[in-house]
Parts: sequence; structure tokens; C-alpha cells
Amino acid sequence: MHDKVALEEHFATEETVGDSEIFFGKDIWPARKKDLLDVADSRLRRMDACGIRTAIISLNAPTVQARYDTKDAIGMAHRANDKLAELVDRNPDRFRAFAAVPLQDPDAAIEELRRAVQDLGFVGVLVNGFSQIGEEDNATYYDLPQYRPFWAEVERLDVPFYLHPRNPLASRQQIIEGHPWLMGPAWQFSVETGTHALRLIGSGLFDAFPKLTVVLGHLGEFLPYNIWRTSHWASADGRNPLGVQAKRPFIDYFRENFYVTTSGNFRTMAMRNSMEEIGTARVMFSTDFPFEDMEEAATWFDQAEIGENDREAIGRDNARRLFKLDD
Ligand code: GRE
Ligand code: ZN
Repeated sequence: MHDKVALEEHFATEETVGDSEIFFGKDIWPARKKDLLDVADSRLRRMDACGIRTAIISLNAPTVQARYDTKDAIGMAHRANDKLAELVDRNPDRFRAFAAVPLQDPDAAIEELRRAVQDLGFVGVLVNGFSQIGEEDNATYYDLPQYRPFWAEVERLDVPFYLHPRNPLASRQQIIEGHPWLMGPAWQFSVETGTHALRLIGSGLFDAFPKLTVVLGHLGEFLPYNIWRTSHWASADGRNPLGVQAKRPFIDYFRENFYVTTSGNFRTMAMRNSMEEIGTARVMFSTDFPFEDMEEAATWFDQAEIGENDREAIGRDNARRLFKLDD
């Protein structure tokens, strides 16, 4: 399929690239590092070969969210957004950008988000899970009350918020003791990110800001498969809603406030499950380059056994509509 749009596509700056090294073996890291730093030549050639017209680029993980000195986080987000704006502006017909924001300080995050959207022309914001604030052993989630003004600004600016994975704190991982392979994309990224998404729903965030849009990668970080059961138990009128604040059934918010992408999860039956649970209009193609192989993503998607109307919606039109790419 030609003219696809992809929206979990990462880059790094010299300052942030080291955060990704632990996910790769020594032999392949140099190539992945080069890919992360390149938002031009080889990336554009690959996109051409894969039928990807537009990529919405975001900073690698966990970067800003893991800089527990708040001043460092604020500076890193600002510099990364400036660099990304410069790279995107060289090929404005091929690239768009997600903002990085220092949520260690909600007011600074609001300011940086405004700058990125209004001055730099970014089309959304991508955040790598919880923020560490003040000390390494701190995990602060965005359902907490101090983030309501930030969410109000996301809604007011009318831009999607991409909740991207990071690992949970290593200091609190009894369940994977002796099994380090459970960290990262194999499992814990999705547990961490899907749970965070459920916290947002359960806190009543989407009652307060019904026009918010949250995007989840990896075909929904386990939510499409389990949302009925979570909704069945935890919704306000469910079987045992322990302290839940949300007024309506969980599954309603999932269908009205969320989108999912195919990033890093190239599995047709999982995509079909998402298409049925959240609706085809809320599923979007993405690759997760360079953590995944762009060619594998595109080849899988182009040949997946779905209808051609659905392929065009997921591969291009849903993202164009959501990010207003034609305006
Ligand atoms: C990602 O950011 O999407 C990512 C990593 C590391 C490994 C796999 C992956 O940061 O998808
Ligand atoms: Zn990613």
C-alpha cells in the first residue's frame, strides 16, 4: 500500500541516544544508533521502499521521563524538540513531530507543549510512561490531581497524547526476579503502559476532559484483549469497583477516547481483535522503527488478510484525520 502514515517512529539526539543502548546487543547497536540519529537520508529511502509517505517522529525512551532532576528534564525536552523541529522542517512533506514534555513539572510541561504545538507546529505529544521526580526511586503517574491542568491544555490544544512504554522501576520487580527477559518489549512494557492507561480511565480523567485522545502502541498494550473483563469488574456499576472514580463503563472510554497502533506487534489476529473491540476507525499503522524492522512491519501490513477499505483506513486515513495532516 502506498502513502501510509506511521506514528510510532523514533529518533534520538546525541544527548538521548544512550538510553536505547541496553535494548540491543553490542553487534547491532552501532547500526541502530545510526538509525536513531538519522531523520533524513536512509530513513527516507526506507520509507520510500515501504510505502510510507509520512512519519510522525518522537524522541526515544525513557529519556525525559527518567531525568529525575527536574531542571535536566526541562532542558532535555526543550533541546530535543528544537532539534526535531529542525529535522522535520527539512522534509516537511514527509515528517511531522510529537513533542517531548517534562512532566516532572506540570507547569513546565504545559509551557513546552504550547511552544511545541503553537510555535513549532508539532501535531501531538508523546510521553514515555511515568515520570521519576526528585529521586531515582520515584514513579509519578498522570492520573494524579496535579496533572489535571496539563490534561486541560492537551484537550484545549486538541492534540493526541501518545502514551509510550517504559520499563517499571527495577527496584520493585519481585515478580520477574531471576527472569530479566520479562523486562522491556517482551512483556513489562505492555503491563506498565496498559496499567497506566487503566489508571487514567479509572481516575475519571475522561469525565473531566471528554475530548481527550490517548494513543497506545503495540495494538493497545493488552487492553483490547482484556478490556471487557476489566470493565465488567471495575466500572462504577461493575461487580466490584474498588474506589473507581470514572462514571461510565471502562469499555466506553476505551472506545471513545483511545486509538491503538500496530507498532511492534505485527500479528493479524491481534489486529483483528483490536479492529473489533475498539473499531477499525481507531486502529492506525505504525512500525516502531528502529526498534523494529520497518520492512517487516510494512510487508506484514500490506499483505495482512483484511479488507482493502480497512487497510486504507488503518494504513493512512485514520491518522490523516486524527492528526489533521491534510490541513
Ligand atoms: C520503543 O521505544 O518502542 C522500544 C524501546 C526499546 C526496545 C523496544 C522498543 O525503547 O519497542
Ligand atoms: Zn516505540
